[in-house]
Amino acid sequence: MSIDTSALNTFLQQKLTCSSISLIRVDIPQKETFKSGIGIRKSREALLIEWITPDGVKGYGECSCRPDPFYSDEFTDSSIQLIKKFVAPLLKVEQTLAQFMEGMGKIRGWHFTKAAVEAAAINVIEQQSGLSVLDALSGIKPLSEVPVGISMGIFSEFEKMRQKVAHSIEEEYSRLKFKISPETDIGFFDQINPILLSSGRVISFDANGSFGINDLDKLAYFVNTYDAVIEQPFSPGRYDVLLKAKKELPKLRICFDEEIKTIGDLIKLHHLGVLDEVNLKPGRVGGVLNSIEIIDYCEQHNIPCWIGGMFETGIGRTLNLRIASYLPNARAHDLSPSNRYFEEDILAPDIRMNKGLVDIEGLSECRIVPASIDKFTIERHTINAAS
Ligand code: OSB
Ligand code: MG
Repeated sequence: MSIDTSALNTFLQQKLTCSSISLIRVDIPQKETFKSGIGIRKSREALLIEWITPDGVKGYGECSCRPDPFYSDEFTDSSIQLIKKFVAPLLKVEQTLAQFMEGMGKIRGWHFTKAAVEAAAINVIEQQSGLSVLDALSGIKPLSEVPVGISMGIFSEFEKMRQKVAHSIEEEYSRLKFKISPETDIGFFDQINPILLSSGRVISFDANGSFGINDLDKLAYFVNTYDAVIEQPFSPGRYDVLLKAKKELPKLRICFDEEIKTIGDLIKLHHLGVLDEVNLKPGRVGGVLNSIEIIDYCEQHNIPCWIGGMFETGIGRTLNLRIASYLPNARAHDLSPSNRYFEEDILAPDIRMNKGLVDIEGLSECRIVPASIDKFTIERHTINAAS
């Protein structure tokens, strides 16, 4: 057991004050269009939560669900509605974090939304108390540098793929992850194969649930050609397909993403004998506190676990990187430096990578740039706390 319950309780009992929260919807142009089994994305829409205390401390959180319901059932418009209607009444001028979390716990689901509000509240408390919520994992010695990988979209031209792969190897990313779907041109992979196999990098594939029971032959190509884990090959909940695929493709190793929203989902898949790895997205499981439980479960059961991304802005990525530092055995996380995603992030200096590693201590120098947030803001709502 790596959870330090006394440190966790101390954190939960901290005083949480609030004057107002602002919901800031931003739309930040991406450097490049990204195509996956889910859809095509040209810009990163995100909902930022700015929590302001009566003494003027500002805490930030990021809701990283998509603007459409194609990755999870939450989408940005719906998150705003949820907060206005059901989180707003929970905001008090003064309460403990535990009291606030108890109120949020009554809202079922809505993990990305609740995680964003939780992150803002935690950020306020960390600034006021000097404590870190991750002290709850004091049984684990955190890394000072975290290995990161790159997640590459589906390519429609081989030359673009060749250049991107060469560039990613040159930039020394620790892992190269490729989005795939049953429509993926396997010829591209046949051609790139010698480069990938000699790159010395971890190779993985992410299907975002796009393969079905009739696509196992296609999946077999990726399983048998590369010693690679396949992320979320099938649509969540298809236990029948999972069991059949595991039987027919003995070398298939599965990493779950979309399918794990709660520790219960993780336990079910683990007990079913179909789970090999976990891509933990803190937003997807409802926030840092739930992530701590999942990290602890994975550690106790020797399940490889690493942190995934949703193309977060610097606000969400900083928190994810800090959590990643508590997974010392992970080979790489989907948390690339700022310049992988955006011409301009909303933090300065940018989150940087050196030889495939991001320096965690350096993150404390990254400050939010209000002018950048303003520049990308498309909608803003302010909700006052009840006294
Ligand atoms: O499935 O991991 C995924 C981005 C948006 C939605 C789903 C996924 C992703 C990524 C991006 O793969 C990884 C990153 O943020 O670098
Ligand atoms: Mg994924």
